[in-house]
Amino acid sequence: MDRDELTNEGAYDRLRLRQWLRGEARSDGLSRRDMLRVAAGVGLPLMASPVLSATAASAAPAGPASTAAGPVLKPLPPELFQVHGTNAETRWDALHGQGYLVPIDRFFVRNHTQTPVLDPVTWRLRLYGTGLAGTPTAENPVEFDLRQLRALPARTLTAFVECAGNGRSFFTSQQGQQVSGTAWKLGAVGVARWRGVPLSTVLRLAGLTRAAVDVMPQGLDPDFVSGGVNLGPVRRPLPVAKALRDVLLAYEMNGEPLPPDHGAPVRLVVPSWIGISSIKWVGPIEVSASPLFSPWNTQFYRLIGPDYPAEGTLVGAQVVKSAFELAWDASLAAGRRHVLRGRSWSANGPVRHVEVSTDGSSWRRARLVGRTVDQGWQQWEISWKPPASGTYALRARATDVTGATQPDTVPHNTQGYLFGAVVRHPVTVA
Ligand SMILES: Nc1nc2c(c(=O)[nH]1)N[C@H]1C(S)=C(S)[C@@H](COP(=O)(O)O)O[C@H]1N2
Ligand SMILES: [Mo]
Repeated sequence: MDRDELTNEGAYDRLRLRQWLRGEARSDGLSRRDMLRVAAGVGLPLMASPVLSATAASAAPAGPASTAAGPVLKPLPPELFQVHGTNAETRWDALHGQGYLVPIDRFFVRNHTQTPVLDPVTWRLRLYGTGLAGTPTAENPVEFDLRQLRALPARTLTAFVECAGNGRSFFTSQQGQQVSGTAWKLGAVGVARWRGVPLSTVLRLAGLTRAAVDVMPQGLDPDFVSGGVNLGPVRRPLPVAKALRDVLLAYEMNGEPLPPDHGAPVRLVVPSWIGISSIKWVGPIEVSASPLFSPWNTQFYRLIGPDYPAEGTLVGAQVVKSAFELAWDASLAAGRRHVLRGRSWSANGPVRHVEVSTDGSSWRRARLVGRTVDQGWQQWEISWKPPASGTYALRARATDVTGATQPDTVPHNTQGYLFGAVVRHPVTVA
């Protein structure tokens, strides 16, 4: 298979499973029995994944209990965030009147456990594995400190980071389906301007060989424990083709040093791929000549359900979505003309047009405003004079550069990933 094809996660996943069955891959952190279950399409039991209607979504952090500070360090005022366990969702009305980028004070946070505080002076990026010349070991890796990284040629990238589970709650509220995981509405996404050094630069300096196939960055946050099982540090492999194409080791966000909650001192930014790929607080990076697996591509982030193959499909790039910059259940004054504002985005590239429905049946084109950025989102607006007081369901539907658009419903998957259907946003006119 052409290496480039492996930037498509579906192709990558199918190849990796075949390689694993032939004994050519290692399933780090998973038993052979569990891998056989994945390969046989039985799937893994969803441990510690409460059903949506249940409360907290997070497992207890491993290691020392967190101190006075919560799992997220920055302030989470209720007018900017809705807190779900260890995670904080951006309120879309908090983006109203903001510019293209999501300011750090309102950027969503998704933490499997808690934000660690790392010393930027003693921190090291550590590369090792069979895909590097001389096969450096984890104990004796190729190291870079922050000053060395900052001295390398930097790149800037404006891109969204979006959780694969963004919109998950609508599987239940719109489609009546049970799913496990954090009950996000549409606020588990944000666009920022990231600056850092291309991962490709660092891989080459570390001695990347032609034999390398996978790169697995690992977080320095506490181990993730799910259903009483310690799954180890948060980590997820990427194919070398994607790692070399456009991945950034970011140390700046919106012109400021990367904040603790978003991965300080250094995180990956993997454009257009689901949020879990963008490992925060990165420390070790394994570069391997044989394919790698972790629970984050075997147990989590697979589409499992009646409309998917038995072994599930690896969650790939994000899908097309749209959101209004309005509070959920917002109140609007009757008898007046309002300007409804929103944003739409897609992993495939720029959004070409957006339609809005206020009456449940007809659609009007919204006016696209501001810039169009490949890996970012598109802002839009449309005016609306509600005909009478009452409750309304506002809907927005975007179409991207490839013609991909938002359907009315999406196939169910047990963990509620990739809710790309049109969302019905309730407002009250009085
Ligand atoms: N080390 C580490 N990296 C991580 C995570 C984590 O819990 N630990 N969460 C991932 C997930 S699921 C998402 S959606 C994004 C969220 O990035 P943010 O918190 O900066 O918005 O980070 C990813 N990187
Ligand atoms: Mo995520």
